[in-house]
Amino acid sequence: MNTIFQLFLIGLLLTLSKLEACNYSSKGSVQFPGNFSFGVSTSAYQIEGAWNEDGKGVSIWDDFTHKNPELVRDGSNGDIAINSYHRFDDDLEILNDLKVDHYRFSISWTRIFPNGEVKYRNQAGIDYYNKIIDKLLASGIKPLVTLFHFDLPMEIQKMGGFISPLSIEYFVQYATEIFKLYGDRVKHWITFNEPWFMCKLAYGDGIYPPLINASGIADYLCIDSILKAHGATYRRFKSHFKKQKGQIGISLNSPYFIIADSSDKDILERAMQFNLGYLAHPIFSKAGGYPEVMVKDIAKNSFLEGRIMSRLPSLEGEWKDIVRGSADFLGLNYYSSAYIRYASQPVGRNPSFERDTNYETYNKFPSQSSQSCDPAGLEGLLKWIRKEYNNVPVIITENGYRDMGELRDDNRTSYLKTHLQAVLNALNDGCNVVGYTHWSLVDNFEWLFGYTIKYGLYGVNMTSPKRDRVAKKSAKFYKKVIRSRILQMEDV
Ligand code: IFM
Repeated sequence: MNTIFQLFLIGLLLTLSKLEACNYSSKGSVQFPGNFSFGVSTSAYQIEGAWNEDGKGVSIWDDFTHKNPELVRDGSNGDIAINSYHRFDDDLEILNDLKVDHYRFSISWTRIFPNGEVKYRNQAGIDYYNKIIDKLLASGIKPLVTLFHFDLPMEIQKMGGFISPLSIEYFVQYATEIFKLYGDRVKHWITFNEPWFMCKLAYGDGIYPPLINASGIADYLCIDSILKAHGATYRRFKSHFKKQKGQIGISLNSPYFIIADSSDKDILERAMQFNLGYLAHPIFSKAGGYPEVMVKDIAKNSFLEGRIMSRLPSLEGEWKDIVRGSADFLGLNYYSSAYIRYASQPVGRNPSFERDTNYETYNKFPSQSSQSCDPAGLEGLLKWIRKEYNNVPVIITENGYRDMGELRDDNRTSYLKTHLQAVLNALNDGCNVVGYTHWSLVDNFEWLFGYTIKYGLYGVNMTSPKRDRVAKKSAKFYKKVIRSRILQMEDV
């Protein structure tokens, strides 16, 4: 199915969508621990705008949206977005209104290093993030800073992007300079946002820049570079910036899985290893390296295709040790669950990630909803992480609900409530969840969907130059929870 048609179908489903009944019951205490951190999340390209102002360089998303507006549903881009570059004080106002404990935002690499290399720095970009960090701290809000959220410098892309090993050293140098600039005040860092999702769409399915359509090959190379860049950055931070006493994690996205046929029990483990485990096993497991099932099956498939080596790069020896244990916390991005079953016939193209998984995903209620509300999936995922990775501290770095932008957003409010309930249930069951970050603070540029779908707790008037922010019902609900630290059923 071609990409435009896929997007059209997704769009159609979204338009017709109604949230499935989203009920979830409490198991134990309704009170969050005193030190639990509540926050909200955004990313640079999605909110900042000012794409070419004050010396900023060009990122792959600037380039892609300008050259291929037809690939974005409404032909839009992040040139102005919600203008956070000029209107950060408005963002601060709503952050203060919510009284969040932390704010997760990302740094635009090209705002500080216009061509990606650290040799040339752009002072205006440096000042912009200094201002954000200082104002957040003055308001008692902790910055949780993502170093990379999809917007690779175009000049680094020209060198091959993430399928080139050069990207590893460029990223480590970039991160090092950022630690020097802001590490005296920022104590929580995320190296990469959703590497698996990004590599799959950008290098596997070819629908995100740089539009490389080589699933089962280029997406695997991309992940390999990112894991190494992450591991090397962590080691650099711990050896050179120890005095800053900061913590570093990575934000990994994963659905949880609902199994169609109870005779397919082992499929859950397989799907978890091919999704969350793909990056989490190398970093958080005792053994390190890629999950065994991936190593074995991708090698087998590669040999059957007549190749002399596996399409999955080897993560052994020194690199395995650099990557293993390279995080102080796991950032988890969870949106919904997927239904899976073993495939009766080979799945997907040959080769492809789908073919390697050997299971198929499907939507049980295709006519009802394209984003299911499955808080049980979040609870299941948190418990799986506890068992699999020795109860590593988890910060939920994204969780959110998309709609068409209603201010009376009952579905989002109910989604938020039931997912907070899932977090509480997991906490009551001994899971080490230390924070929750809602995606998103505010409606913004949603990649291939442009501004046609919304995730914000606050809406934005896109026709006013000021881009006024307006609280939705969900923002008022979240504010209450943050203030009381108690989840009340009747508040929804
Ligand atoms: O908007 C995105 C974000 O950039 C990455 N995680 C998923 C969000 C919603 O699609």
